[in-house]
Amino acid sequence: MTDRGTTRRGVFGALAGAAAATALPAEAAFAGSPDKGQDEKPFAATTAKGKGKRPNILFILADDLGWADLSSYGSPDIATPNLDRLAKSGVRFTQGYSAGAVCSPTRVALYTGRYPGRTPGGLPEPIGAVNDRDGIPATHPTLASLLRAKGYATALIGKWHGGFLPNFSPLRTGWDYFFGNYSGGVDYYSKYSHTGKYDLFEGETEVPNDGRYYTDVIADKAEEYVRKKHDKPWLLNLNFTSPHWPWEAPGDQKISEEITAKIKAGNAQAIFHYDGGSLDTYTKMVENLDKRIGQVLNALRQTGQEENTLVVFASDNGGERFSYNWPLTGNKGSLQEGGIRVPTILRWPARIRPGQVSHEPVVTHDWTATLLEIAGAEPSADFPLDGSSLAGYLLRGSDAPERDLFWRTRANRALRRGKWKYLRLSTSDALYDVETDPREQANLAAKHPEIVAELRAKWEEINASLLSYS
Ligand SMILES: [Ca+2]
Repeated sequence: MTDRGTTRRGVFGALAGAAAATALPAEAAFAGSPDKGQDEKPFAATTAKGKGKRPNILFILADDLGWADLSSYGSPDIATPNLDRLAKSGVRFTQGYSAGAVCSPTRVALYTGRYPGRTPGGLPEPIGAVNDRDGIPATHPTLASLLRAKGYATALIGKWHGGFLPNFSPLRTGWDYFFGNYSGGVDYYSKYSHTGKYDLFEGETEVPNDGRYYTDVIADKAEEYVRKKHDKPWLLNLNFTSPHWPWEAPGDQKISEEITAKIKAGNAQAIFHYDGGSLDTYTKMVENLDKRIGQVLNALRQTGQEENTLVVFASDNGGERFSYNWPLTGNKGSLQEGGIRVPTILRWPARIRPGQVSHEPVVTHDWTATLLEIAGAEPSADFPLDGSSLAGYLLRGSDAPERDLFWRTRANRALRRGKWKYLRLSTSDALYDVETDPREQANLAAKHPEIVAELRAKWEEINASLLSYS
């Protein structure tokens, strides 16, 4: 691994440069996503734009949205014009990753800026039990608490999944305002969750169900928040549950009634919906998500806040059973690329030019570090971040930070360094060049045992610093 400095940008970076030189779309050089005729330029910071007021921050998280579920990431069937437009007006990342392979570990990483395994609440896959261990403790500094200390208003609308009442809640973790669900998934109409209970709250108080489709309810709340009068910069974390199960598109009240009746009769597992769903339903769910995100983005524009609002869009893990993940293998729950590589879009018109693409690897907790730096907030010395700030890369023309990306689940281990990915799915070690082989089919472990040994040792070193699964 002596060539790390030259390989980390890798084939895509080099090809993207070549494409730019010959005036071809940079996208044509990216083997991991089809050429959709997007006229994207390789990312370059706009250093001349200078420093202005601190931005508002809108962090939108989709739930279980797969790598290629957006048109701009290669979906042949799903039309996502609003998110595609967002990407065109900012930066589309082709190697964006979630910190975890399922919901709550990624959310713990986003809020703490650290590997999920540093916190007891980051260990369950995912959080499902009501107890005093599985959640983000009030004593842990978070993205929200650190920004709030620096003068930001903070709101979380949608799915929390960072621990249940009475032990945990967003209001104890830095959020001024919360409206949404505490659990990992709710029925889109009845708002009953996999815990068997009703799960729609404002702050820590249960609120009545208005009977509307949940994605629409969340989007309306977010629009309301964007449109209200703000006397300070704000952080809005907008966590949709779409397109997570149950497989209900707008208008599927009858399916909701069937599932909810089973939950109320004691079969909470009915919400996993193993006997339902279809590609058509899934398409409608994602297209509605896109439309509702468009509604919130429109509110930003109409209120004159678009220019200086930094928007990040990502997913909390890779695609589920109806997702389109080509060319990746694996899906939610796995540390194969399909379980952790997710659409990732950044837009900040005041500081970042439109129409760009970045092939730099970036993971959930990097955004925590990045947003803290941009907002002028310092992480706590007692809770050092594992994420690396991209602010220098995005705003000042620096190289992206040099570091290894680390993942751990109970069943899998993975570490990415430059083009190399060390992966253990069960007992045997594999090595892939994920720049030329994002599908992870050519196992190069026997060809490069010394690289495997080096990456395995690094993985074990980081693992030893984390809490162990018990
Ligand atoms: Ca999820």
